[in-house]
Amino acid sequence: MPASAKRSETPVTNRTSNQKLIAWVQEMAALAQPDAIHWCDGSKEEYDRLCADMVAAGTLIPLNAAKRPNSFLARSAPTDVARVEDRTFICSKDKDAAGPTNNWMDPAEMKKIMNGLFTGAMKGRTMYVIPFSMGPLGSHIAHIGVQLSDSPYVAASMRVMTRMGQPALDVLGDGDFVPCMHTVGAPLQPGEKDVAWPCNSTKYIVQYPEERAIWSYGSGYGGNALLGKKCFSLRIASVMGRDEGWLAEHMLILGLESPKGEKTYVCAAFPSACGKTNLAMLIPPQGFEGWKATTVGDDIAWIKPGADGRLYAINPEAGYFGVVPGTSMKTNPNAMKMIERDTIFTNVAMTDDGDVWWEGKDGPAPAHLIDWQGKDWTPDAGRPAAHPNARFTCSTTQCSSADAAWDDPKGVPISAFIFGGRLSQNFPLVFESFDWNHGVYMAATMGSEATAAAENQAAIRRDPMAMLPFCGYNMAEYWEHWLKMGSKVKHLPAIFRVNWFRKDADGKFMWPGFGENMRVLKWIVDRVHDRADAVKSPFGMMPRHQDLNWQGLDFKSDVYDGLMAIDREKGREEVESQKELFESFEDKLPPEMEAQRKALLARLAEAPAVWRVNS
Ligand code: O2Y
Ligand code: MN
Repeated sequence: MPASAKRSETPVTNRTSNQKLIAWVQEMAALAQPDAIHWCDGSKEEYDRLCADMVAAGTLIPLNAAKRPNSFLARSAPTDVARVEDRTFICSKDKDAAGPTNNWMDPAEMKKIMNGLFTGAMKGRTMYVIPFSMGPLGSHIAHIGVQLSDSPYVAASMRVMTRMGQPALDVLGDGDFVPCMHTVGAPLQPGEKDVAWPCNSTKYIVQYPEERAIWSYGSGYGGNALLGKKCFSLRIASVMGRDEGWLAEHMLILGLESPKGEKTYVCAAFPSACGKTNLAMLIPPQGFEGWKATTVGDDIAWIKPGADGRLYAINPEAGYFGVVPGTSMKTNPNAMKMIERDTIFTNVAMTDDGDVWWEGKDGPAPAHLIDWQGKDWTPDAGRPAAHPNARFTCSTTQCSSADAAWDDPKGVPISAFIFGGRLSQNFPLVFESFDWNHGVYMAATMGSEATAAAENQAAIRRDPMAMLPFCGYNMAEYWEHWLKMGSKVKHLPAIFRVNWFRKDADGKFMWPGFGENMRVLKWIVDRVHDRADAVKSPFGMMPRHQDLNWQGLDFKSDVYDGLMAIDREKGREEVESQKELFESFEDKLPPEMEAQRKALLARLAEAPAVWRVNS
């Protein structure tokens, strides 16, 4: 039993009077049969003890304290390295309520499976009771969850990623919470030695949307196991948002402050692994002296209408679980600074002097490393040293670009929604929707290229609003909910599409990206404040070369012209291919969506063979 659980525990009744919670914890303990129960208080001492226990167990490796103070490396099992979408289920009573884009199983059937798997699943382990607030403590936009888990890695990570412990219990009082049941699915027989990363080859990530409950079995990794993140903040919260008139979105929240001190907040949705953390922590480039970009969140936004008729967003999380490979002083200096200390790294490589390394880090690869699986690695190994989904877990309090209002219970007022996919052809750098419904259609049809096609346009994997793996109900009803928000909210944010990933005929990226994205963001800010020009294109309203600030970047008008051009035939093919997605929702598809698709086809039919922004 770990030291953290052996210490004399404060009686539960001194911690909470919530009878429903106490009874649920007892019921779950009777099912999973842990050797001990530890109610997390969320203190630094508790975090340090959890980490020390994990070092003793071999789960965490302390990094060189002179190079990376108070930081650790975890190596997961090679079979437990990412979210498992094919093992993720939305168990609504009715299959139609989950829709064609989610895995579904009847809740009664799933409960039988879960009860079987969870029986005795925590034997030989400690069950951590992890109360947490998604969102600033006491915020009217926030909600409380309680996770039960037999993973100390999860307990420690939840302290970083959420407002976890006694303060969350105090806010909960006798109120309601989202129950989140989790086990790594690796009970220990008496005397059996544990492994560094226990997990099970069987995995289930289960959401019960009507009961607002989560059960996760078999994985200790990321979104499968830190249940406040994708399971609660997106899959369950999207259902809560539909029922209660708000939005739970896979969006970063960014503040943009002009030299005059005018602050504009935007939310931006991109599919997983499209550089959201980099955009959320962007540093304005040369030519934007006096501008500040500040981070409210890098992954999830909960957005509710305020009394003044605007939408207000909070980041439900309190930390970052960011992709490490590709993070460098070029791509994200703020993140590099943030993870200099007090960070848990998972599945990166270790240097001979006890620091960490990953592909895409500044400088050449060291001559020798221990790779993410604990094996010797040299630059000629022919395999990456860090796993491509290696992560850092780090508190927002360490982020130097954190917005002054990142923890404000009121949230921040949102002026624009930005949606972006990863498209190499025919998709312009930026355009604005003509109105709300058009914007919802643009967001619903976004996606990224699934494969690199040699000659023709690659197939687009649709990822509506970047919510495909995260919407807890029928995606067509989710679009309906977005459309309805359009008539409920008095001061609607403007909606934009962006594409940082267009390539030229030689296959080279046409747009430099990273900090230079500020040029596009400033145009967006100016548009929402009614002070930037645009021209009408078949796709939406577009800036001409002269509408963007090019100070500090030599980006010629003819290159820009190519970046913004629309090939009529390719555009038509793309819009035709959206039909398949729409038809999969049968009669649930809101008619507005097909009307928007037809209107775009009509605009394209009237466009020249190649539509150009500067002609
Ligand atoms: O693979 C995982 O478990 C993590 S996935 C993830 C983590 C942080 C932010 N976003 C994501 C995502 O998949 O969108
Ligand atoms: Mn994400």
